[in-house]
Amino acid sequence: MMKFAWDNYKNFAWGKNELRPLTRTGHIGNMFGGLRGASIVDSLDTLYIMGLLDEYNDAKEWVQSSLDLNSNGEASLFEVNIRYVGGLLSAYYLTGEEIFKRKVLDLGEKLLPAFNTPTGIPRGVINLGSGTSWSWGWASAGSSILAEFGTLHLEFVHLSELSNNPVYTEKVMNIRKLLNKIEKPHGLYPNFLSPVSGNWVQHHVSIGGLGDSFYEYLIKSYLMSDKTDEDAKKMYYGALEAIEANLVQKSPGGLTYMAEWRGGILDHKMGHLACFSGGMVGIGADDGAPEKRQHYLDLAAEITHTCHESYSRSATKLGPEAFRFDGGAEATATRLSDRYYILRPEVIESYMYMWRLTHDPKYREWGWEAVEALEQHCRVEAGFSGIRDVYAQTVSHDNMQQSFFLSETLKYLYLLFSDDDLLSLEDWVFNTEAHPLPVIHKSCMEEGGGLRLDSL
Ligand code: DMJ
Repeated sequence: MMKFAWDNYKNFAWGKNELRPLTRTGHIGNMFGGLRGASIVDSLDTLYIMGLLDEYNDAKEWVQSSLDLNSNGEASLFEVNIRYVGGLLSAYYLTGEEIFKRKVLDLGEKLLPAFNTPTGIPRGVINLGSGTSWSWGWASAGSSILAEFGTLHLEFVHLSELSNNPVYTEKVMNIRKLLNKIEKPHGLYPNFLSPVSGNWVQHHVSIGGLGDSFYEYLIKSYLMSDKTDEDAKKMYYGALEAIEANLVQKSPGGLTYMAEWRGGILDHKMGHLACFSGGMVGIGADDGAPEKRQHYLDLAAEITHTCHESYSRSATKLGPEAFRFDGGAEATATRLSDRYYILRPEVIESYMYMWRLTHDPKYREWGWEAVEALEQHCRVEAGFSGIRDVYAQTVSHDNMQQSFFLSETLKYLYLLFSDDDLLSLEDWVFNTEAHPLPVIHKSCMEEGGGLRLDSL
């Protein structure tokens, strides 16, 4: 599947950000400013771990000769960080090739001006050429988004490790401190915050879009620090307690889900994006209160089960963008606009973590169902495509092979069917785009605090 997706990208969209598999053209989009080759940078580590070395070499050569960082245009700080910074970092850590280190350090520097705000909370959009930054037009009252400014920590800590420049860690620690200090409604973290005043702008809380990877990065910061980052740990378990008290629900049919919260009122909906949380709760089960270990493993399994139900209740056996638990619905999309599937990874991601944690064969069975569904409904002649309605027997394709399909969906599937020691969870954490970053083991630290690479 990876070779097919890659070969078609290479044939029809080489150097563009993504492949449009029906029209056999390239897509540039508006998330990465002037940066190009998102599918290449997102695929480096997947190709490498799968042993597709000719393809990896082509990708590396493109990075060397054509990845131009001197570009203007409106880029999402979050997307550039998780895909480009994350992709280059993991390619460097896996292969030791200096070119990736050089590129990622250049790119990291270009992101720093986004933090020049009164609070140090970065704005969402940055011009990589001029360094000017601003907020998304659609975000209320010039606010920054929790899932965006809260999903920089892992990459920025590694930028400091590689550059020996503490500035990156200082920037993300400042975000952490502000979030730790600020008053939180019922202990919850709302999705929108003003980078000027440092106050919440709206009391909307979600484990799906706009909130999701902030929570993921708290527990992963703790794990990546070899369990030394106690603040991250405290904030993660505090947030999880608030989520359990306010958002976790059981449907009449017995399905556990994480609802959304709008200023105290529950919206009984779960997004596909929120399905990463099965895996997240699972990987954090060992480090909370010992008496809660089994409880967290059960919660992780229940959420993953619910997300699997959202797949198995559709005609295509792929899950919708959002599913509901009201008006008689149980893990199904009720609105036409929620019925699409764009090759997202989160459900398969949770299968992979739950397999590693429990070795219950059902997770591999569920992963295989997803492989068959992807093959049947998303494979087209020149690549893989998202679909518009998972409930329709005859699918309509959206003509887009997202770069996260290569970096995440296919990587997590590959890992689900590999031995546990391929990117062991003891030694690696995956950024939110599935790019593996090494745990900074206490025993690997040099005197000055840098990571000793030969210890990986
Ligand atoms: C990816 O870019 C990342 O997983 C991000 O955290 C959420 N959205 C997509 C995949 O769905």
